[in-house]
Amino acid sequence: MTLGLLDIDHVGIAVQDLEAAVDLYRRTLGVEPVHRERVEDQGVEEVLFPAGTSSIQLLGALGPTTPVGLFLAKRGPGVHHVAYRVVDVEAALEHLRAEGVRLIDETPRRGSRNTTIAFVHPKGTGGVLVELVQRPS
Ligand code: CMX
Ligand code: CO
Repeated sequence: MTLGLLDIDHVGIAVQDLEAAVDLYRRTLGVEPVHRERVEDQGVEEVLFPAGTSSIQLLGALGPTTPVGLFLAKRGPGVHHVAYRVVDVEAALEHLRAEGVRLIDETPRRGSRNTTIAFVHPKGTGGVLVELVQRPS
């Protein structure tokens, strides 16, 4: 059993003002966003900028008690999570469970762009919130 790591899928960045951040990233990266989605059950609106085989994911909170809203209140804007693209999220979770790593999601759920995702607790990964992402087949 391995993690089945393929790539860094995206880096999630928490922002206070999504429209201002989109404007900043558009001007500084010099590329246009490729995707925007409101993910109600995650409490976020995300905007994706392409970066090679990976993406930058800007995250605006849908409310103060959502995960990103709480993060912004506690730490302010900045890097929120690193997402690893894996072959199979279920198998990756099984691997981490066998390694004794603390999980947030015990079973995979649906992410944006019809991906399958699961979060690993920052306490289990040296302080980095990790998201596992499996692309739709
Ligand atoms: N990165 C690193 N550490 C983090 C963190 C983050 N993004 N968010 C919280 N923490 C730390 C806190 O600092 C805290 O540490 P201490 O106990 O040392 O103070 C600890 O984790 C618990 O944090 P908390 O504020 O007490 O608890 P929360 O209610 O904020 O829960 C977490 C934290 C990670 C369980 C929750 O944010 C979560 O379930 N996240 C996964 C879902 C998510 O973030 N979705 C949005 C992204 C959507 C997407 O990419 O599609
Ligand atoms: Co993400």
